[in-house]
Amino acid sequence: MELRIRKEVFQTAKEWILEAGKNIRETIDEPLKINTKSNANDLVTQMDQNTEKFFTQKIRSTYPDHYIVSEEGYGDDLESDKGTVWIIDPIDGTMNFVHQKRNFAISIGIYHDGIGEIGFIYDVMNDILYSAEKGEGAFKNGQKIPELKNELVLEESILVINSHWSCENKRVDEKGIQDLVRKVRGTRSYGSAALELAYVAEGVVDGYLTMKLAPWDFAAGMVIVNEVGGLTTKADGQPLDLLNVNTIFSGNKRIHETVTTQYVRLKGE
Ligand code: 2AM
Ligand code: CA
Repeated sequence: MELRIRKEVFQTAKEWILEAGKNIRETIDEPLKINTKSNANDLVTQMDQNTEKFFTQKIRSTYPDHYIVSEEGYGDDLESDKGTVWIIDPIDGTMNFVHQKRNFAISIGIYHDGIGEIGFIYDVMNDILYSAEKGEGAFKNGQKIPELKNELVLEESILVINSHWSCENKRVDEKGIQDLVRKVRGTRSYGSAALELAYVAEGVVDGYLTMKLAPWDFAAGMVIVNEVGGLTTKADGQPLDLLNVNTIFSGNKRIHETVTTQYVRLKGE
C-alpha cells in the first residue's frame, strides 16, 4: 500500500472509530434488542448491526474500490485477500457488551494483498485506542508502546485462555493445556479477543491462546502485536488464514515457541 494512501486511510478510519465509539457510549443505557446466532450464547444486538452498517456505508462511499470482511453480514463475500480489505468487528465481546456494558472493543484491521497495514482496537468504554501501522510501531492513545521483552519464562508469565480449552473439547488435547495452565504464573480471560490481543501488545499479559477465532477477531490485533515484535500464528505455529476461522497463539517470541511446540497438540490436523 502506498504510504500516502495508508496515512489518509489511517486518519479517516481513526475518526470513524472514535465517532462510532462515542455513539455507543451515548446510547449504551437504551433498551437493547438481543438476538442469538449460531447458539444460545452467540449474541448479537442491533448495536452490533448498526455499528457495522455505519462503517460499511462510510467505506463504500469513501473508498468504493476497497473490500470489507465483517461479522454481521454487511460486508463482501471474499474468496481472495487481494486488494485493500477492511476486516471489521463492530463489537468484539458482545457477551460483555450485553451483560457488563464494558470490556468490549471495535476492531478494524486493514490489509493490502494479505499484508496487515493498519490495526485499530478501540476499548470503547475506557476511551482507549490501540493503533498500529506496518513498520511504524504500535500506540496506545498516541503513546508508543515499547517492544516486547523476550526474556520472560513461562513460570513467570500470565496467559490469556478461556477455561473451556482445558476441558475435553474437539480441537485440542486438554492434557497439554492443563499442563500449561499449571506451569504459568496465572491465567486470565477477558472475553474480547481484540482486547486480549491489545493486552499482549501492551505487555500486561504474555500470551493469548484460543482455538476458534474469526478473521475479524484477530485482524487488527495481529498488526498491533507484530509492531511490538510479537508473533501471532495458528496455535501450532502455522501462518494464519485471513479468510477463515483459525486457532491462535499470540505472544512474545520466546513464549510463542515454547507453547506452540511443547503444549499445544491439535486434534484432527
Ligand atoms: P464476538 O464477541 O465478536 O463474537 C470470546 O468469546 C471471543 O471469541 C470474542 O472475541 C468473540 O467475539 C469471539 N467468538 C465468540 N464466538 C466465536 C465463534 N463462534 N467463532 C469465532 N470467534 C468467536
Ligand atoms: Ca462481534
